[in-house]
Amino acid sequence: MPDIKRRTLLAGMVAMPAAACSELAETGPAGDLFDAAEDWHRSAHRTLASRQALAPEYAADERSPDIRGNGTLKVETAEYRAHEANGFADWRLSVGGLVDNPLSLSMADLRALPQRTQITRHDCVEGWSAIAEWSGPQLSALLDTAKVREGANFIVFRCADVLYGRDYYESVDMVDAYHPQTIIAHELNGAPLPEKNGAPLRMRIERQLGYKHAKYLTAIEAVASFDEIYGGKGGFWEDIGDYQWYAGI
Ligand SMILES: Nc1nc2c(c(=O)[nH]1)N[C@H]1C(S)=C(S)[C@@H](COP(=O)(O)O)O[C@H]1N2
Ligand SMILES: [Mo]
Repeated sequence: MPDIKRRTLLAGMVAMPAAACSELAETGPAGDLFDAAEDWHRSAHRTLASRQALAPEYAADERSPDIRGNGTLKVETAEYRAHEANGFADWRLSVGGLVDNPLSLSMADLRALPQRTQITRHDCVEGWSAIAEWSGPQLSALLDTAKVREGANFIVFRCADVLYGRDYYESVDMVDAYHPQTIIAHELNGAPLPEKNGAPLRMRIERQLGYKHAKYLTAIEAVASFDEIYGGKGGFWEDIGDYQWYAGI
């Protein structure tokens, strides 16, 4: 993990060498300031720890009979149809942006990585939920191999579909990107993803609402900010103005 914890904790905090702190702490008013910084540090740490907590996982018999699809259910491009006809054997996932070692991974490459299988509940902001089993490599493994650079603050997910005339895309911060339950799923309930659920690859980001879980995944990009990306708000729904960027659950 490239020093995320440090970056997150220090964001917005004026760095002060520890020695200077303890010297200052001996004098009256600065002691209060030191205590305040300690409190801030502790509460920031609590917040980070709660964001890193696992989402609940369920037993096999708690799975929903059907996982409905939402948003795009069928990708209407000739390119996607050709991939589908070919069993997605030539689908590739690129990992780029602010990385030292850009990757282009085949489905076989992704299947060869250590896999995580998790039975989790999907919560759509529109008011429905479904429990299903998802499998795939952790995003953290890809990011570690790609070597994310120090200046990267977010991970952007690009997709193959167009919804309401716009390319679907989404993004998360580094806490969710490196969360152990953030995986690139290629299987749903033990079978390759159906098209309505994002074939051949989709994100599972279990501490976030459904719209963050980008389907039909083509590219992962480390970025410093969203300024240059579509509407600049970090996601399809965010650009439209419907939903908030942070969708933590
Ligand atoms: N590429 C893409 N990803 C997407 C969407 C979409 O339309 N296109 N819809 C989102 C929404 S709102 C939800 S609730 C989930 C739905 O996942 P499902 O279709 O597998 O149920 O995917 C999310 N990811
Ligand atoms: Mo959704």
